[in-house]
Parts: sequence; C-alpha cells; structure tokens
Amino acid sequence: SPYGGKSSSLEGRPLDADVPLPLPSNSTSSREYKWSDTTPYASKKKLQSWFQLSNGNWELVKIITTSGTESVITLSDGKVSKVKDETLVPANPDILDGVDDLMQLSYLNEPSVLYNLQYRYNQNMIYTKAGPVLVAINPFKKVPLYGNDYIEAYKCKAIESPHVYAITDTAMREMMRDEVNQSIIISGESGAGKTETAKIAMQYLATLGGGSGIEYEILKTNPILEAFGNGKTLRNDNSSRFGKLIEIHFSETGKISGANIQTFLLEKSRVVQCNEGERSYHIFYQLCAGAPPSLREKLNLQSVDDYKYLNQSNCYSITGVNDAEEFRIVKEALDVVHISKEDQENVFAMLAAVLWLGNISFAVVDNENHVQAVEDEGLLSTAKLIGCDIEDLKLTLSTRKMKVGNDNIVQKLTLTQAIDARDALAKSIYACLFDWLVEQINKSLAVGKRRTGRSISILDIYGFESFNRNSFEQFCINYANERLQQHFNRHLFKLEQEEYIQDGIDWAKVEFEDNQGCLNLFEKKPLGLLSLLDEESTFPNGTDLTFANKLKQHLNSNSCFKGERDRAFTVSHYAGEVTYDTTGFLEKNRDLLHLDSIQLLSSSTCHLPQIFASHMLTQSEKPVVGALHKSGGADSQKLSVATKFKGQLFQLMQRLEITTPHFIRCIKPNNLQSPGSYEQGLVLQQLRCCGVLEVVRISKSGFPTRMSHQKFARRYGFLLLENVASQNPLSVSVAILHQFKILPEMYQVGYTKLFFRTGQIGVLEDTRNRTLHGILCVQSSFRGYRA
Ligand code: AD9
Ligand code: MG
Repeated sequence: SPYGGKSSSLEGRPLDADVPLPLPSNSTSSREYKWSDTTPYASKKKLQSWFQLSNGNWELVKIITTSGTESVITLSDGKVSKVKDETLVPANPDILDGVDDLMQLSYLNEPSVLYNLQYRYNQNMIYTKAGPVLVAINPFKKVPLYGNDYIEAYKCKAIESPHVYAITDTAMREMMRDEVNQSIIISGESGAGKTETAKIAMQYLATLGGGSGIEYEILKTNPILEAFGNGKTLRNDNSSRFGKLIEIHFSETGKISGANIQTFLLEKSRVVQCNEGERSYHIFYQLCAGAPPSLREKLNLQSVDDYKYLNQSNCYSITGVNDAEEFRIVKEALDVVHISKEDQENVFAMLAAVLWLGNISFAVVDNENHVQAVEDEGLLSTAKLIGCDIEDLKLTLSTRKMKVGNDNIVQKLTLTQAIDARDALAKSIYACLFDWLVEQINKSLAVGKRRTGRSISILDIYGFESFNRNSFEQFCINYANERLQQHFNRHLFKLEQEEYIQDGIDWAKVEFEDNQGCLNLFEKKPLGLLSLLDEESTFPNGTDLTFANKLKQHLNSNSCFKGERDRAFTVSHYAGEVTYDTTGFLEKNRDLLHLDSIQLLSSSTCHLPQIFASHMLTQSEKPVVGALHKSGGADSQKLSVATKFKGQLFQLMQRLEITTPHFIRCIKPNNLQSPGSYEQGLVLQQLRCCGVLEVVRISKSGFPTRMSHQKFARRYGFLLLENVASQNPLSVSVAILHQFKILPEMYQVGYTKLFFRTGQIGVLEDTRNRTLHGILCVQSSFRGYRA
C-alpha cells in the first residue's frame, strides 16, 4: 500500500513519560491556548524541538543544553545557536512521524501539524484525519490512490488509511444503519481540490450503489456542469464558478435510485468579461474548437479570437487540455442524461448567440450621444440564432420603453447604456441556459419516489475568497462561507459540548471561535449589510457611493465592520479581514433585465428563448420579498440577487441540518498549481481558517463516540455471560463495560448515553461481529443440513 504511515494502532499506546498528553485548559481562550502548548517542558534536553526561522518556516532542531530561560540548539545545517526558550516549540517523537490522524500527535502545535501533513504529502499520502474531519492536500498530479482496486479495498475495509473513499464509506454505512440522510461537506480555497474530491466521492458511491445504470448518468453530469459552469481563473485552470449540492438517493438495498442537483449563484459576469489570463466558461472554447462543419455553418461559428467576449482576456487555451476532445465528451454526456440531439443543437445555438451578441457594435446617431446597433455580422447572426426580428433586436438594444404616468415613451440609449443592455441580455441568456440544463438533468435523474431517509448529499461550494479587489461576488461567496462555518462550528463544537453538559458528564468546556457576530452583520434587519444593500438598490437615486456611506453611517459600531475610504468597507470574517469595493454592487444586486429584452426573447420563434422568457416573467411576478425595483426605467419586480442567494442558503442549511455531516477540508499546498511544493505559511493559514486544529483538540480530549443506553444494551447485551434480560439498559451497559474491561478513563456514563473516547467502540464492534459471524455460520450450516 502506498499508505506507509503509522497506523491507528499507535493510539492508546503508552508514550514516553516525557511526552505527556496536553489537555485543554478552560482558563484561556481557544485562540490563545490553541498553539501555546502549556505542557510542562521538563526534559527538553532529550527532545527535538521546533524553531521558527526568520522566513516564518519551522525547522527541527536538537537541544544541546538548557539553562532556565535559554537553550543551546543545533540547526539542521550544523550551526549552533543560543535561543530564548519561548522561541522553541516541542516536537513529537520520531515514532509519531506521519501518523494518519492528527489526534495521535502528543504535541498538537502548529509546526507539528504542519510537519506531519508535509511528511505524508511527500509520500503521496495526501489524506489525513483531523479527528472527525478529513484533510485533503491537493497533489497537483496523478496519485495512485484511486480506481476499482482501491474502492474494493475500502469497501471491505482492507485499507483503513484516511481517504475520501473511507469517509464516503462511513456515510454510506451510517445511512443504511440509521436511515438518516448524510451529507459530505467539502470546503477549501479556490484550487484546493473540492471539485475533484466531490467527483472521487461520487465515483465511490456510484461503484457501491451502482446497478440500475443511473449511476452512470450521475457521473456524466460532471463533465456537463464543468463545461458550462467552470472556467480558467488565475487560481485554478478549472475553477467552478457556481456552488453545487448533489443529493443522491438510495433504495432499501443501498442501490442508487436517483439524484437531484441544486446550483448556487453562477458567476454571470464571466460571460461578458474576464481578467487578463483567464477564460470565460469552457463550453465556448469547446464549441468553437470541436463543432463539426455542419454545425459551424449553421451557427456561423468563427474561431475563438473572433469573439469579443473571448478575446479580451488574451487567453484561449489551457495547458494539457484539448477543447475539441472535451466537446466530444460533453456531447456524449448530454446524450447520457437524455438531452435530445435537437435540444443539444438549440443549446449550441444559444451559446453562439451569446458570442455574437458580444460582437454587436453601436454607432452614434444624434448629437445627444444616442446610439443604434450597427447592422453587422454580429447583429444579423444574433437575430438569426435567437430567432427574432432584426429590427426588434436593434430596437431592444438601442431604446428602452418606459411608462411615465399613463404615457408610454421610448427613450434612446447612450453607448454605455446600450452596451449594458446588450451584456445584460447575454448574461441572462447564459444563466437561463445553465438553469435549464440543470433542470433537464434533474428530470433525467428524477428520484420518482418520495424522499426517504436514505440519501447522501455532496456539497461542493466556493471557498472563502480574498483578493486585492473584492466585489459583489466575493461578498456573496464569503457570506455563504460564514454560514457554512457556523454549521461546522455548531456541529463540531457547540452540539458536542451541549450534549456533554446535558447528559451530565464531566467536561472542561473548550472555547471556540463563534462567528454569529459576523452573520448578524450580514443578516440583521433592518440594519445589516444585506438589508441595507437591498434598500439602497430600490432607491432610484441610490449609487454605490450612497450605499457605502449608509453602511458607514449605520454599522460603524459593529465590531465586525470597518468603513474604509471612498466606496470601500471591511468585514472581519472568521477566515480573516476582507475589504470590499462597492463599485457595481447595486447593479449586480438588482440584476435587471429590461422588459424589452424579455419581450424580445418571448417573440422568438425558437424553443429555448421562449422558455427563458417565460422563466424570467414568472420570476418577476413572484411576490417581492427583497427589493422593489423601480429604478432605471425597468418595471420588472424581482428578488434582488442577494436576497435570492440568502434564501437559497437558508434552504441549503435547512437541508443540511437534517443530515449527519461529514466534513472534508481541502488544502492548497502552493499557489503555483504545481506538484511537490509545500508552502508552510500557506497551509497554516488555511488550517487556521477552517478550524481544523480546534477540532482535533476537542476530539482528542473529548468523547466522540456515543450511544444511548438502550441502543448499547440492545447491540452488545447478548455478549454478556450472565443473563440480564430483566435489568434496565443502564445497568446492562455498565455490566458490558465491566465485562470487557473498558478502562474508566475511556468512557463516561451520561444520563441517557454512554460517551467513548476514539477507537473504543471498535473493540466492542469487533467482538460483536466475530460472535455474530459465528452464529451466522452455525445457522447456515444448519440450513444446509436440513436441505
Ligand atoms: V474552485 O474553488 O472550483 O476554483 P476547487 O474545486 O477546490 O477549486 P479543483 O477540484 O478544481 O479545485 O482542483 C484544482 C486542480 O487540482 C484540479 O484540476 C487537479 O488538477 C488538481 N487536483 C485536485 N485534487 C486532486 C487529486 N486528488 N489528484 C490529482 C488533483 N489532482
Ligand atoms: Mg471547484
């Protein structure tokens, strides 16, 4: 096995007496004590230690002598140095190198964790447990850990090393055993490996739950959604620009019966604009590279650099990716999810329409700077592809119908307004196309039967983002991450401790970083970021600047908020401070498409534009929860983007609340997307952000396994030598604990439940399985005898 790391058997092994287990103290805050090990550092002389170099990296040093407050150390290059004791951090004994669960580390400090992860990473052991959480470090290369042999090995538990397969297997087992829905929540920065991890989990589920053929369809949704929803960014050549929750349903026998996909907040702006060195959505390049001649002719397809929307960023290809080949794969996948050839062609026509829209130019027609769309190839091709009248298209892009009092008037547009109208149309068509595709996929994967307690949801959502310039997209993404972080916190810290306290067991409380304050900053009504944004978006005279000023006026007393110069403001997120530039906030939040454009689409002779138009109209007819838009002459009423997103998030949280969560934290070891480079600082910052280290500490000092007395008595009672049928579950439980000589420090007896330290229940389960297996063998041989 490539997993050469120390196995879990180390756990419970008596360690060197010099290396006491650090326990949490309840007197210091989590941030403080997290890394300052309060362990008495008695026999330093024998120990190795971590010493922080000037570049911030940690180096393993040997302590030669120590005198009160100072020690003499040897560095790895042989140099001898005298340093203050507080610059040294204890290192773990060599036998703990590369343990597969950070919980097994005796010294749980930052350098030790970093070193352990790096030690494993260097040997392609990219997965490590941090208590209940799986940490996955992106290898940026093919690692030999996947495929059927591995799946088989994890399925029959021949390998126990941490792996996405293992955590997925646990989810599957718990789902079947408890009939409780499960979720696998994957988080991490852009490029950390979330999407790959989600696919690996899906692959495992498809193999275990396969048989009906639907698993094949489920896997084929990946290339489709990636083609339409991913693009090359500076951080990741295949960056997901939407969030995704896929809920996979299972039958009573554990076979996949269907699935459902929900997507969140596609980054629409990428369709019309992207940064130098980035690309728009993959599908555009795939279409241009891979369309066969007949299709090219029908859509009047040119090469990528002929399209303004694609050529502005000076980036057309991705190293190692063949767009034409990808196009073939996507078409095949579309077949698999039952999208007809005809619909596929309609989809491609919409893509071409978007591209041609970008090429439409405008000419000034009067001395008031009003413009009109030029009747060029762009305009003609767009009209043909959308299936609308050329004159109608021209008018839609150059004028706006407005109602003033009882009169209908027509306003001519300036160049900026016309470009905005054109781009808004392109973005809407693309976003509708994306939603439509997801809808078709869901129809094909439809679960059919009512919801059961047997589903596994996999969440692959954009991680926390902090750039030099952060806009509305980062604002929404980071808000989502605050919500998810709270779910993580609640689950792993709060619920854990509340449960201990409720059940009356002895537990020194461990503090954790609560992010409720930041969530309040976003969600409070009427004076929270989202409410104020919506309010300002409804004001005809509201601008990004008035919005920023309003924030400063109302929120300055909030400790998570800081007003900045001009239009900027800073939020203290759980993962760090982010400064947002409000430029474009109001417009992106309103996300208006003028009624003229919707009418243009509904006048189309083609199938998809009509569907899109009716979608847009029904959306605008919905009761307005957030903002009422009367500005800019548009008379459509619809939910603001932020409000809609908040609603989606709440729904998501509700869905997740009723599942047993399994967390995977993806870590990006370097910013170069290259294998073999492990930047300690970068890794550390991500570990801190996602609270992995607190989790380890809690789990290590806590009792992660628990079972009600009833369940425990029922599950293991038959193993008892004496007859206990008449006794209450609590006494039975205690009798079992005694008979199996479980050490008193390994469990706690609560009012309603038993709490165990990690690994203890495994011993009992083994005995139970052995005994049951024995019984089954006897039974089957008995049956054989009768036959
Ligand atoms: V983003 O927030 O969508 O921008 P992700 O989803 O976190 O991001 P992604 O899964 O796309 O990152 O991974 C980025 C790249 O890392 C992939 O394209 C692979 O080249 C590479 N990667 C990630 N995980 C693995 C892996 N387990 N094995 C090999 C991997 N390569
Ligand atoms: Mg992704």
